[in-house]
Amino acid sequence: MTDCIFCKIISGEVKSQIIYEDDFCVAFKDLNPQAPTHILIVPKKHIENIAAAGEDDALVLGKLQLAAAKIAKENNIKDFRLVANNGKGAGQSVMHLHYHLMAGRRFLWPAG
Ligand code: DGP
Repeated sequence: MTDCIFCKIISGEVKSQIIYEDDFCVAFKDLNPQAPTHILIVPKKHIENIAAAGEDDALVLGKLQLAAAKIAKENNIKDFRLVANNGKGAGQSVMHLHYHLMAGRRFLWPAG
């Protein structure tokens, strides 16, 4: 998608600190970190959010979570929070599906 910031990061048009990439997704450091480790894991395919995903996206959705586990393991992170905001009312500001992988501090529950 031409005006999507995450699509531009995936294509390399916009620079970011990419820390992981495979056939399905790219992971990079969040510009506005909310924890000592704050990584965004995004599918290469432009999907607006989880609600917009279809049956044919099942593989990529699974791959995103497996990438999170892999990134955590590679960085010796045992405890982490994996969050996907779905919709503006839930805090989604970039309309390209992404998981926030956050670690390095205590997290409250219920989430704020
Ligand atoms: P959300 O609010 O759940 O849609 O999260 C979007 C996140 O994306 C937010 O934590 C800030 C981050 N972000 C927005 N623009 C950029 C960017 O250009 N580069 C990077 N690295 N992160 C960005």
